[in-house]
Amino acid sequence: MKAISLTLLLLLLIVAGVFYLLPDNSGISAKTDYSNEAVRISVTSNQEAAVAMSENSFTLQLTDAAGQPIRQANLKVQLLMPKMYCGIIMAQVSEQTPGSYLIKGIPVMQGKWNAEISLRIADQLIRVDHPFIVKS
Ligand SMILES: [Cu+2]
Repeated sequence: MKAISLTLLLLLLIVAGVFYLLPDNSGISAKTDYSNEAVRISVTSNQEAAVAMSENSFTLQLTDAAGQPIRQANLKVQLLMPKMYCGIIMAQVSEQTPGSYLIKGIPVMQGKWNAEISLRIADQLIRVDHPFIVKS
């Protein structure tokens, strides 16, 4: 009897472990929006799922509260995996058209990533996280 309950307990642990390890895609959408009284930021993944060890890109639209594009913004973007220590990857940011910025970077492994956007404007530092999934 004791052996059976021990086996059951082990089975339960294994099942729970499998569910724990399944990728959690909650909170992942192709687009992240942020706004405050001064700016509106919208970030879009340019691919449905990013691919590890290859260049992936995002488009960031930046306007003021009136909807006018903000040019030559002081934007920094880094790619990283929350709760992991596999590195912080600096992304390249370039303005394509007024207020529209292309972000390019190379995530190094599969899983759940964040594009961490820092915008310095006037005396504010605005931080926005755009979550995305990387496939192998
Ligand atoms: Cu990692």
